Amino acid sequence: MNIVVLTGAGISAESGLRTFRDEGGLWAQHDIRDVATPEAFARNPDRVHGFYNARRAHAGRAEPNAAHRALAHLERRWTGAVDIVTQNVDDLHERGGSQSVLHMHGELTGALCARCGARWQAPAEMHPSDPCPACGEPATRPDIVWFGEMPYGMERIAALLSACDLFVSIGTSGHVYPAAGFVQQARALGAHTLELNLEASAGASLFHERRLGAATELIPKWVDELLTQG
Ligand code: BV8
Repeated sequence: MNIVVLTGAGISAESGLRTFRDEGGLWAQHDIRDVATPEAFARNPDRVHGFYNARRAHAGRAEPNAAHRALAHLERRWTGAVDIVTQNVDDLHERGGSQSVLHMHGELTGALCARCGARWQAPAEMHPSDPCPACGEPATRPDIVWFGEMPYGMERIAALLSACDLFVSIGTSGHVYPAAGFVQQARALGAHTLELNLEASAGASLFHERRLGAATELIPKWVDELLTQG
């Protein structure tokens, strides 16, 4: 049985990383239009780099939690495939031991040249004046998918959804597309669908099954159950 796990900011909340739409979340402090769109970057690259420099620093200091580790344990012990598609830009899944992780909204550890498309490991702090290591232009940006931009790995995600028997959504509010539409795709393709979340998401009614609770309690319990059921 193949499992696809979609994760959102909620799985990293107990590692101390802020979510977006919860109380005191990132979008309570920053307007999306000022920090998470290509227009925002064109208008004020300094502010956008500042926003991602701060998040890169927080993510670098955060530790994976029991939920990240439980998913890595499942991947090692499960007979079928376990593929994580994450909306998160932190690297806590990888540091928690997961191998198959697809960052559909990019990664804080990645840098991209807006002019020539070169990619490299992001330094701790990025600034608009940094020259691209490939073309030399001062056009470096975080390798992050902003609103209005094409998410990464859409073909691979479509293949994963059509091959999966179980689609599990963890820690996402189900507001952002195309990620929020994956449950419908998976369901239409015959998968069983399960939502594990602190509270019911916007798409909760689309899932066959829902469990509510904090990720660090819910996920290890669910993984143990799955592995003992076999
Ligand atoms: C696209 C950047 C075309 C990275 C992000 C008009 C113009 C253009 C586009 C659109 C438009 N109208 C609609 C769209 C589409 C748009 C969209 O969906 N907008 C929404 C707001 C209506 N989407 C896009 O623009 C996407 N691109 O559409 O291109 C296209 C389409 C299809 C195919 C090809 C091309 C690009 C979307 C990516 C944007 N980038 N961020 C960054 O800065 O991090 S989105 C941002 O929101 C993050 O990436 C985040 O991943 C994402 C979703 O948020 P969540 O992860 O769900 O976090 P949230 O705070 O919302 O929820 C947390 C959840 O956790 C809650 O449910 C909470 O209960 C739970 N929780 C909290 N604590 C815990 C917990 N659960 C368990 N345990 C806990 N302890």
